Amino acid sequence: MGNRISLFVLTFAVFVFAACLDAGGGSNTSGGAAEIENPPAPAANPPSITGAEWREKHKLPVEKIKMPAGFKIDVFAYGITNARSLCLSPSGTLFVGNRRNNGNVYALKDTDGDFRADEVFVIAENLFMPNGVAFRDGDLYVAEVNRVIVFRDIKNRLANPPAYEVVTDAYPGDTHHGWKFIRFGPDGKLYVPVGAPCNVCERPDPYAGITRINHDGSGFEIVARGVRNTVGFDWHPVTKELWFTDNGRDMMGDDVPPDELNHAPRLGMHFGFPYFHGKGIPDPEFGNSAPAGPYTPAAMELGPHVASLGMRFYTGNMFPAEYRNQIFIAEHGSWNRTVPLGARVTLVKLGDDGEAKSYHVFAEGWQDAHGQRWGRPVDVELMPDGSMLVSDDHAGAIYRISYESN
Ligand SMILES: [Ca+2]
Ligand SMILES: [Ca+2]
Repeated sequence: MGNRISLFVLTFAVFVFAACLDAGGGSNTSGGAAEIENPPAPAANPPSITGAEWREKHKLPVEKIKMPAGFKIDVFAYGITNARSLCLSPSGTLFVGNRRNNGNVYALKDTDGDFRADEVFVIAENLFMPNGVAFRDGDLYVAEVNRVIVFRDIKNRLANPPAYEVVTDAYPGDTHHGWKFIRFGPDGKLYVPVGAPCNVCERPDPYAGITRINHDGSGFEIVARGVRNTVGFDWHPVTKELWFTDNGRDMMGDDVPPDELNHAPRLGMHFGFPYFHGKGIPDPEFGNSAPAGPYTPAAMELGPHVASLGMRFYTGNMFPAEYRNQIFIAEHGSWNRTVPLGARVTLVKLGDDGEAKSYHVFAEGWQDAHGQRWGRPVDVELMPDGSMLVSDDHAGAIYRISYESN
């Protein structure tokens, strides 16, 4: 008991210290809400940073989240500063990327199976916006802005992580849209996007595209072009074809252009940026000078400025059958809009023909009607039991959404 209390006191001290360091850095969003303090840095690993006292003190208002009947949301982890991309290893370790400069990469474990993380490890510090995490054969791959690095045998070395090896440092170093989401595809290759280093501009390869490399850094290829900034993608569980979100440009007004869900069944397709947006809205600056196409329109136009980030096909067995093989999207929420839109999880449903047919709000309530936010979803990831994790870089939390039929 004494040990538990001293851990709580220590963790609170870390929180106060981190809150000073983070002043102004944690909630620089339009409508940044003050309901939730900046999350603390995690305690030194391993010991637990959760515990009943901690949860009570830092209770997040998840009861505000509205979802269809039968769905429930709980806090899986809290105090994970700037929690961004998620990657769950086969043995159940959740790796979490971080977009902030000097950010950490975390590993979380739920050792007692109560769906709350009880161990937090800091795998690395002082990396260059290490937003992307991917797991392969016991190794953790991390995407910084200009390179991909790997922590070998991380599976067995969470408490004593090895020095990283550089897989490739051949990517551009621009920080504007430079943070990366990465994943291994069904072909075993590592998919690495390169955002446009601007709001809207024309740049040569590999900017504004998606690339892929072999796990050893060789075999660089362009997968897609005309992609402004994708921060989330997945492969259809049946067709194995690539689908990805893309963030629309700013400064064209509150309601234009839409964010996009795109479908890339082949290599080398061009998705329009910077010439066309959505399903064919010409760009006021670049639309008239577009080279000969073809350009692939968005498979689904999402809300304007919603900042669609992570996406996953739902392949679990927990949610009702209507969700199977449909697409969940984490919408981070806008800054370039009079009343911010987003800060929610949406659902795109595909028809029997494989085309995107509908777009619905699935979970909302991180933001009120005035655009005040206490949280911002970033990525989604499925757990083996079919529940879904959602990361939140604003509240520094990871939620778990589950379903129970009555
Ligand atoms: Ca636990
Ligand atoms: Ca497009």
